[in-house]
Amino acid sequence: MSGITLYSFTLSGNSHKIRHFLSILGLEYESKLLDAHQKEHKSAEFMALNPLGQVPVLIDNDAVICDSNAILVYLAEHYDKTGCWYPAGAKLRAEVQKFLSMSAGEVLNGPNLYRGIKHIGKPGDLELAYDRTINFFTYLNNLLSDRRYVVGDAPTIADIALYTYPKLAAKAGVSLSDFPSISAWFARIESGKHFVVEPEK
Ligand SMILES: N[C@@H](CCC(=O)N[C@@H](CS)C(=O)NCC(=O)O)C(=O)O
Repeated sequence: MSGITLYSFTLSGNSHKIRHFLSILGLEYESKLLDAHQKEHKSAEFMALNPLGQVPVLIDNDAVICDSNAILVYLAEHYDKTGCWYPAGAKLRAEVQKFLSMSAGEVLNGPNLYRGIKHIGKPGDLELAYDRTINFFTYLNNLLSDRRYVVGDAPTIADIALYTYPKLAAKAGVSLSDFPSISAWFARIESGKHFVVEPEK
């Protein structure tokens, strides 16, 4: 065993990002699935790991890493021997960071919220979430019209961070018919040898 443990929910998109990247890196880990309905993420034991009471949390021996983007950076820095997933250099790192920030900004408030309202019982304004999703999809589709992945011609952790919620929003009913470059990018990511399928809804 690697000494890695991942705390997650089955339906958590942020947790899916980590399962996907662990698979790409070929890392074995112990999976601790928490029951959101039983509020296991608010137990004293779990809150001691993440005082925000949120998944995903990754334990790697004595390191406790909270937040999906932080975990992606940690795993890439620590385990990606190719250096491709979090490419070095100020310009490239800034570019990757821009998309990680988007995953916690535009994607959280658009596709993530849209899917959450439709399928997870999150409170919120579905129409507003839909409009924000379309704005983000328009941006992403334009971006991907001249490149294979968000930072260029090779995948990075930015693709892992951005894939899950747009995919879940599409599954929840946002049509991709006006966004062919996003569909092609989804297909590229899904054809990866170590792809892990996103939550069922
Ligand atoms: N910024 C965090 C957000 C984590 C997050 O919102 N996790 C959700 C599941 S996807 C959660 O644990 N929600 C329960 C809660 O906030 O009480 C990340 O990217 O990991």
